[in-house]
Amino acid sequence: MSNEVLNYDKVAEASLVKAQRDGAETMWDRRAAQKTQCGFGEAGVCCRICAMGPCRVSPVPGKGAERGICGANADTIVARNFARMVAAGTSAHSDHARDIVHALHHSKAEGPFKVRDEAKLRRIAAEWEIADADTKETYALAHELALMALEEFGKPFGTQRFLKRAPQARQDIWAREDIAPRAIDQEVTTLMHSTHMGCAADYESLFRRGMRTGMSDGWGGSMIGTEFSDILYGTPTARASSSNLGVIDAEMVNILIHGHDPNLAEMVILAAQSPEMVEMAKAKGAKGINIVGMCCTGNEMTMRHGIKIAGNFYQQEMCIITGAIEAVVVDVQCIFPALPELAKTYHTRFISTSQKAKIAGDMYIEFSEATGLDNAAEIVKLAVENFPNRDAAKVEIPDIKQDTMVGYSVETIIQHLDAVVNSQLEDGLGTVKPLTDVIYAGVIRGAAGVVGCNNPKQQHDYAHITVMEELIKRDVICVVTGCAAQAAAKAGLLTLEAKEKCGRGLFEVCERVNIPPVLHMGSCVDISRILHLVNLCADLKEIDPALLPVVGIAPEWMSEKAVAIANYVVGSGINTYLGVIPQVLGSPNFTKLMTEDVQEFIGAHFVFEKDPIVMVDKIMEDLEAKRVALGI
Ligand code: SF4
Ligand code: MSK
Repeated sequence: MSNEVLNYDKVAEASLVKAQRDGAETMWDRRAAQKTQCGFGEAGVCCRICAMGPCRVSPVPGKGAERGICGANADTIVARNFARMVAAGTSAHSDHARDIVHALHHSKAEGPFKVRDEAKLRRIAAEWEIADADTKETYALAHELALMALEEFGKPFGTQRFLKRAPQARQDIWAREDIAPRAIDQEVTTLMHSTHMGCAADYESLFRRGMRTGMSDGWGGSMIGTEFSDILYGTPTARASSSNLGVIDAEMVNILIHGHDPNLAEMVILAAQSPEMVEMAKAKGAKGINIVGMCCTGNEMTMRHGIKIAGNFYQQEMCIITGAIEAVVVDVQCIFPALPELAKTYHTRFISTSQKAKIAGDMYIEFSEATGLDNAAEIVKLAVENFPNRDAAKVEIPDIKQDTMVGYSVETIIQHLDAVVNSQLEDGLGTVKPLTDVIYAGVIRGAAGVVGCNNPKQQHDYAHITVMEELIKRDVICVVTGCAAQAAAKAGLLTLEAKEKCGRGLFEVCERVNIPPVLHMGSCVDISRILHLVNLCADLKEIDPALLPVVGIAPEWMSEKAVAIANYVVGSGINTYLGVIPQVLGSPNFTKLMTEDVQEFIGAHFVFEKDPIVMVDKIMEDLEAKRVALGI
């Protein structure tokens, strides 16, 4: 167990001391057991794409084997490995989106899947040029739109419909560089084909195909995931919540929902609200049922219902170690396979629910759109019945939680901006004009999207919080999603009071608009909300988003989805700062392509910087240079 890694978060430290006492293994034990990680893998120069391999080429030119058995060199191997990460990440976000669209296709007036934001349904139907979008019967329209969305995954011709949300200047670059994404499944499949043994061996071509695939995530799968979740479950609005392990309640039946897809979470919330379930919980000696969230399911639930956030990625084991969780219910992505075994140390039941993420070790209750509410009821009942099995001697919930504000969708941000417009009787009502005005006036110097995971290569949450605190101090407004958002919640940065940590300009803006300086915009797929916001600003100014003083940052990323995200953010013209170095350094050519050359044809690039303070210095230089170029 490394104190160096843990000293930022006393909650974590206490949990891990308890884990040792209980004989429970955690990620930190397994990280230590890995000892030094493989240098070839770290440099991206290990290839096991065919059975002649695995082949390892030297990450240092001139030393050791320079080619694999087939002749692939470091450039090809690094580019193929990187591209496959993009394909996997894109498939994950997009397959999640497909499930949401299927749920919309199952929707009906009597529920449980039903249209909760009819205005958005009609708006997107009109955007996608469905005839009579404003008058058609709600569910006829919902089903028609769902079918159209499903075609975005496999249509034989054309590019993603949402690309038209970008200003023309950016669309022209995508067309010129051939990175406008076609059907999502086609992009993923084609990239897997290109990276098959004996296919693409040109690293720049692989990079470009990877970027197009990533673009099918951001402007396809993720954007569909976000917008269609809003239609089904409601567009998030600003609301209060609470975060960190202290939200687990010793007197309640605690159900932890972990993963990404709101379909499962929404049904569990519905099932747990039923009076029979609550009565059953009371009959078992509990005060009620407490649902808490983790990772992006946590974000989805908190921004639509105010459900409390138990923690982010690195805390998934700590929740179980409290000894007070009756059931961990998971859907897809970011779930440690270690959880069922860990749960056995306590009374906790671990329930996986998706064919796509079946995890052996405890229970499997398959969730489907056809039987969603019944599946959820079975899960909640199981958790309630497990309450009497709790071992009081093993319960220890860290007494730390933090109030937080969540739910700043684009629509909610615009509503807040409208309040300022009204008071000044200016034009720009219902738009992002007040935001662009304060950026152009220099009251705030720019904006940063801070996203992504935790990674033991970084001191957990430290990089997230350092980057955000330093940026707001320097008058840069932050919008956050994923586990970065939950780090911000725990650190108190998602509160109105956090304006005290800001520079003078951002302080004024927060006070007048009545917002925190760090805005919770949702889950990982909701980075599409950030994209949309940036593109609305660029559109208003009639410029390419690459010219705006805006950056993307993933200080502690770990997942393949983050690689897909970074690709579409750069592809969208936004410089992207990575605090964990991707496994590409074994190819100096590929590294240069990512960090320098791509700028010439896309207008944005990647920056690798492990030190969060140095990263912020670089970001400020970047933002100020953009301001100078704009003449603002
Ligand atoms: Fe080795 Fe080439 Fe096969 Fe990769 S594709 S494992 S480099 S022979
Ligand atoms: S949950 S992808 S650990 S942000 Fe979206 Fe957190 Fe990263 Fe998973």
